[in-house]
Amino acid sequence: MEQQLFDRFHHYFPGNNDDIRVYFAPGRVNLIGEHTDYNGGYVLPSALSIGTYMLIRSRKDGAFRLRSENFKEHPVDFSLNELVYIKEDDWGNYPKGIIHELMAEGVPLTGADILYYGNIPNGAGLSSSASIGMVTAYGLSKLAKFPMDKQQLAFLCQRMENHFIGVNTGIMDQFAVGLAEKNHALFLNCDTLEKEKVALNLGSYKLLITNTNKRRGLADSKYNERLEECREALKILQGINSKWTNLSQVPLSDFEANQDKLTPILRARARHVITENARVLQAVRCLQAHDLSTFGKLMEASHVSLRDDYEVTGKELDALFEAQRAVKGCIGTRMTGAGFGGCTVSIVHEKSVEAFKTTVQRIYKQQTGLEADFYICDTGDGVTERTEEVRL
Ligand code: GAF
Repeated sequence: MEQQLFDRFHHYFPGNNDDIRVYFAPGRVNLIGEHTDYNGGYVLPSALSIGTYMLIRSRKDGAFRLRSENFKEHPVDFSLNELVYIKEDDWGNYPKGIIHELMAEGVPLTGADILYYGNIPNGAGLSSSASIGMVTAYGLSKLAKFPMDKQQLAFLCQRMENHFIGVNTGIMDQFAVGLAEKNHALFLNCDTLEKEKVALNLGSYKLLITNTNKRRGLADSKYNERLEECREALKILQGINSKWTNLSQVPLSDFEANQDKLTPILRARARHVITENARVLQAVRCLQAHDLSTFGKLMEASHVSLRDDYEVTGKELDALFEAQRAVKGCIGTRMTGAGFGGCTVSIVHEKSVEAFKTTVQRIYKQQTGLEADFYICDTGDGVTERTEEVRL
């Protein structure tokens, strides 16, 4: 893979081989803990083995020339004094936003030729945007020999999404893409940033991702609206206890005793966040105790809460969910990521994987007219440099 990309890099940018560096950032799948990160709650994502490659050679003239094997017809060129969002630059706004944020941090950038290739399906809720963001931030900061750790880079990428792209995402995706480890899930408290890696011992079960093939488009979705609703609910609940600085700190008993102070919509949103947080804690204990069956039930309760209380699933994800939970050998399934389309993640016995795909495909097509795609989910490590592996 990387070797072919070297040839493609030379096609776009002829020149010296020794100056090219290669970086890779994964996508992520969230096992449970959805729409909790921006409410100061718990999340449990894993990094995937698929992700975004970046090949880069630095320049001295302040110019950036970006190419992507995924958007061959859409090169993006700009210079250091043109770091503004331009709608027509489309995918190029993500790296451009990162360059903007790095400059604001004082990273001495002088321009670069960059080639990207991603094998994460775009807009599928598997964090293709955090992946291109983290690979760019990591690679450019390394190239400039500017000391920033992966946690600082994760926050820098979040600022890019929030300020440059205009989507008020939380911190889960950037942490997973930057810091998760192969064969583990990253258990993260998004308030205190305490983290723990939890081993994924699935025995004869596989993690399976199913893509609705309904594109999600975070910026167009109701993501920012949900964030506002959570803020409003918190403001009202702070009238009971002003020490609560986020929804995740509200104990379920206090919520239940005071829920009539909230409108039905705000009540439902807050209930999702508070119960989802409790589910993550329980899910971590299940993984540690090798209790996959209860873990699977928690996944399904999470989907139901996202469907009924948070209202971020939609027809396609719900069709997959119902079809999948009915298949023998599937012990847990739910939507993953922001919702409004994108993917589900399921735990399926290895002997049932083929039957799962056939049955789910048939029912899904009947109900939505769309074809689903299935991926066996291999976990991977957070962002890394791969230059040496390629040169060997
Ligand atoms: C998207 C966001 F980027 C994350 O921060 C998170 O809120 C997620 O949706 C929902 O859990 O992936």
